[in-house]
Amino acid sequence: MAEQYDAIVIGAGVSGLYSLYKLRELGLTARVFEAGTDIGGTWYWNRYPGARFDSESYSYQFSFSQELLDEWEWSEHFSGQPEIERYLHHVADKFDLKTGIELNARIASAVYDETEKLWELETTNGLRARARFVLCATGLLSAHQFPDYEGVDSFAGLSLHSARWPKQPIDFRGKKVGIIGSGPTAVQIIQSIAPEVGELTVFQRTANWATPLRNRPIDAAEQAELKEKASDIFDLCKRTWAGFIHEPDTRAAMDVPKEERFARYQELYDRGGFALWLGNFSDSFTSREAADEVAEFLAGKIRERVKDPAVAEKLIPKHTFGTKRCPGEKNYYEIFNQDNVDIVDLGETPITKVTPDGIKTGDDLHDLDIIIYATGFHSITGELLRMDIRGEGGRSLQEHWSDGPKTNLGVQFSGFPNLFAIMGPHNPALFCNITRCVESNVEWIVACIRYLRENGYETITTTVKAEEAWTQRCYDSAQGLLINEMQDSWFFGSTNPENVRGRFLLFAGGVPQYREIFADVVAKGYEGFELK
Ligand code: NA7
Repeated sequence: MAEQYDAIVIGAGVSGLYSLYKLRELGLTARVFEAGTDIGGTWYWNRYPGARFDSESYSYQFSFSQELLDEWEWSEHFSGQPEIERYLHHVADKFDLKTGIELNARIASAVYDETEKLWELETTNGLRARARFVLCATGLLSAHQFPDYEGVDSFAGLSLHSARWPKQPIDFRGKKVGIIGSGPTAVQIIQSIAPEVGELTVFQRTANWATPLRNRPIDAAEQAELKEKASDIFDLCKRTWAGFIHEPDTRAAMDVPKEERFARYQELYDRGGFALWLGNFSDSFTSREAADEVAEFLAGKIRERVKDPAVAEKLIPKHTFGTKRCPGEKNYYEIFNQDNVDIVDLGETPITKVTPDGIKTGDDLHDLDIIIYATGFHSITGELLRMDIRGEGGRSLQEHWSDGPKTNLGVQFSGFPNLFAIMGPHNPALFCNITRCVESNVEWIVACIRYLRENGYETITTTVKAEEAWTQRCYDSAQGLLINEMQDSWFFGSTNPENVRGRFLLFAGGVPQYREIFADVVAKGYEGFELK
């Protein structure tokens, strides 16, 4: 017998927890189904060594409760995974959220019953539940992906994926470790395990522009100041393009004398976080000349920090600065000066197979005890398409998106009434300081549900026309931006299946504009949506 709720939330990460809080606040019965054995989402699964924020801790935290803000103290400017997990448990306990969460409950299917106007969901272990509304809080980087190299399963040592890291500590001492990937995750892992390992081989397909994170403990004086300024920090995040604390200089780079430009790059390099990426000159994302100059500045730093010039050249990316999310690093480049650390450029010598003993590149066999796959995700659409979601007429989301994802405002898909995505495709989420985007999206969705209930409507569905227009608007939003020329990233689903790959998966008009559009749609009586 299926339990019935007003709303079901899929996922108990940052967006699932906030959704449950807001739905209950509205007086709805709600249940969260979470695949993991515990809450936390991204911060539950990605428990690899070195996992930490790339947003300043105090800009990432929830803003909805003053009491929570007053009582919680972050120990570092960019806190690590264990502390983040503790925070999310603190939030869940404080607001009694755990009572509404079913753990070990991966949703396999969600099917819309048109007669009853209800969704019926089933987990892989046979639990069933029905609800009028479904909120997919499944995250944007959840469906981890393994490379399909021949022999991946044949390796006799320990294979680990960064996004399915075990809870028990791994002993790296004296071990020969290979890591595939060089994205933000790999950078964090490499820095963390390099002091312990016997030997480390980094299998790099594409070097990434990395900037210093400059993490440090938050001292008592800073703690007091941060608490006092909490609302100013959130206000600032509301104004900036990506919801971070970094504000760009309003001038175009080349309007500023060269010496002053380089002084600014240095100042941002010293400031840390995403300062150099998001807080640079106003044309950082549109002017190749400006982006290339930052690249030149960073390449100079890499050449200074890496002793072997040949290794330094391998670590210097070839793509335009700023077109991918930058890993935040501490001593990443110095690690390549260690005698026991090697880098294999997969562009020169691709991986031919994984064997029981290690990884083969060309004719070389790299003998390994442990292989770490830090190879990323089927981004944005991956987790949604992993479920069998069927809307009106039994049409599946797979069919609906067979020619790429289509959404209205990133939150709804035509033919799927009352189903909402929180961090689905076509949100500004990819550039966003996630909690900032999560809060505004959840608030919009829950306010919409309130509107329906207060006005006697049972369902809301986007129109096909509005969905087409928004999807096109998302593609258009990337025009003129340098990111549009660098499609080899998760912004474009580069490791997703073919029907998704190569399409821009976000809205690049910025978070403030997105919020205005949201408000405008409401002001016009949910324009582009059909309410019945
Ligand atoms: P990313 O940024 O998608 O990075 C994945 C890395 O794995 C990247 O270096 C990829 O190289 C590499 N990769 C993927 N597949 C392969 C294969 N088959 N062979 C070799 N290398 C491969 O994921 P992360 O987990 O690092 O970071 C995700 C986000 O989390 C990040 O943006 C932060 O916001 C936090 P490629 O570049 O595709 O050549």
